[in-house]
This record gives sequence, structure tokens and C-alpha cells, in this order.
Amino acid sequence: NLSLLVKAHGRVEDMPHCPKTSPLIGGPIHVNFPSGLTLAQVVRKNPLVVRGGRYRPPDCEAQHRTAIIIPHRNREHHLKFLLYYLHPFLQRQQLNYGIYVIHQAGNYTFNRAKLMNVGFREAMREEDWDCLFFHDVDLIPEDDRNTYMCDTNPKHAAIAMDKFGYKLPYKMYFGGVSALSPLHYLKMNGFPNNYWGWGGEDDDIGVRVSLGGMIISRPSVKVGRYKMIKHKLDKGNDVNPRRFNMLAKTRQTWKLDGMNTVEYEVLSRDHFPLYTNITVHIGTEA
Ligand code: UDH
Ligand code: NGS
Repeated sequence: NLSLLVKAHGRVEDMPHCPKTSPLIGGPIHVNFPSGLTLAQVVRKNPLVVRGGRYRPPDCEAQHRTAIIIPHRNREHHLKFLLYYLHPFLQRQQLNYGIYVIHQAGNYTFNRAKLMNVGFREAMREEDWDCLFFHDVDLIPEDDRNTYMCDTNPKHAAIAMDKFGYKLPYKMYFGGVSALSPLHYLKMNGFPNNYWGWGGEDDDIGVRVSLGGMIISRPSVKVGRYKMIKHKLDKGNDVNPRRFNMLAKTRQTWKLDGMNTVEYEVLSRDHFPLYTNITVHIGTEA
């Protein structure tokens, strides 16, 4: 345990709090996808990241504890690039952070929102995170000033994606990357568990924010920029034809379905060098 280690070296008392704004933050990041990049290289570039993809600033006490939750299946090639950019990005922000990859086991239809409910519960079991970033694996932040900390309201961070011409595609869009504190999460009963396949779950989550009595906060379009790694719709994630009917009923269903009803079975928990991998069986559409 790192904090004990730090204590053993008698440093904990002397460590000042990190400044409000990190001096290491730059501005825009130039994102490209180097061919031949390996995870071993990413490990070597991040010597201060410890088992499970955890980090604390070495010379100041972080003011924020952020968990990154990544819903995942069969996207190892995207994950490698995300880790390559995300680790240094989070370190420049002087965060105490951990990266969790929530891996859906089996070949049943994918369920992004349910995986995020699993991620919330499993991450909070490990540490008292004050902010959770729910993060698609294929989105790379392009500006350091997009700070991975929570606001007083749930934050939609991926406001300006390259594929939408660096602007919001529609006003209520809540997809890609969003950030909630545990309190926000509780207030909206987490995310829906029953959106199987592609589409609509992010809109449902956006509606839950307002049903929970909150509003959506956003960074500026200059800062909330992301590059998406191009890909086609995955096998096992077909467009969900029920999504519009379900969305029409969120007001009736949000209290009956969410973090209060999520059921799953963790098959393994691995503390890899760059991330904690949680492989989970989440069942299949009723
Ligand atoms: N994801 C996986 N594996 C899958 C499916 C989804 O890891 O098999 C995760 C991943 O984190 C991804 C996220 O879920 O970033 C969202 O899924 P997506 O990338 O398929 O959705 P997105 O809307 O792209 O980003 C869809 C491309 C074409 C959709 C066209 C429908 N009209
Ligand atoms: C909306 C979807 C969202 C999706 C967004 C962007 O139409 O889930 O498009 O999609 N809502 C419904 O289908 C109800 S994208 O252009 O990334 O493929 O996130």
C-alpha cells in the first residue's frame, strides 16, 4: 500500500497539497496513432504508475481522486492508444487516479451502461473516489485543460469530438465521456441496465441527470475536444431497435432500474501494470 510506504519514509506529513491548477498542464495535445506501439512501451514511459493503473503525484498531496471507468470488449488496439495518452495526461493534472477496464465476458449483446454500473460499484469498493469518469475506449482527449475532476453537477466532457466537427451534435448529447461524483450517481440511481446493443443509453443517462434534480455541466468547446479512433460498429453491438420506446419511459423506469437493481458476477479482477481489469458476466437481454 503506497500511503504506508510513503509514511514509512516519513514523507506524508511534509507533503504540501498540490496547487489548485497544476503547473504541468499545457494546452492542446497533438494526437496521432504511432504504429508498432506496445503496452510494454507505455509501461516504460510511465514509471510512477503502480499495479492496477494507480498513480499519485510524487511531490504533493493530490486534491482530487478520480477513477476512470472504461466499458470494454475486444478493443485492445484502442485501449493501448488510450492508455498511451491518458496516463501522462492525468499525471500532468496531478491527480490521484486509477484506471478500471470493465470487460464484458462472452459474446452476448454488449451493454455499455450496465458495464458502467459495474465499474462504479467495483471501483468504489476499492477506494473512496470523489469522481468517476465514464470513458469510451476510443476517445482521446486533445487538450490538457480538460481537467478530469468533477463539477458541482454531472459533467459531459466529450463536448467537441472530431467526428461531429468539434461541436455538440445535439443539445442533450451525453455520450462518449462523462464525469459524476458518487453523490450525483446516487441521486440519479446510476445508469440503466437494460439497454442492450447500440444507442440510446447515453440519452437515458442524460435524462436521469435532470430527473435526479441536476443539470449537465460542460467544459468549453475549445477544451472539451476529443479525437475518436475510427472504427465500424462491433459484432455483438447491433443497433438496439427498442431504444426509442425505452427512452420514452425513462421517467417511469429510472427509480426501478439502475444501481439499485444491477446484478452481475465478477469472473476476475486483475491488477495489471497499467489498469485494473474486471471481467464480468452481466447476463443477457430478458
Ligand atoms: N465497446 C467495446 N466493445 C464493443 C462495443 C462497444 O469496447 O464491442 C465500448 C467502447 O468503450 C466504445 C463504447 O463501448 O467506445 C461505445 O461503443 P461504440 O464505439 O460502438 O459506439 P460509438 O457510438 O460508435 O462510439 C459507433 C460507430 C457506428 C455507429 C453507427 C450507428 N448508426
Ligand atoms: C443518437 C443516439 C445516441 C448516440 C448519438 C451519436 O441518435 O445514443 O446518436 O451517435 N441516440 C439514439 O439512438 C436514441 S454517433 O453519431 O456517435 O453514432 O450516442
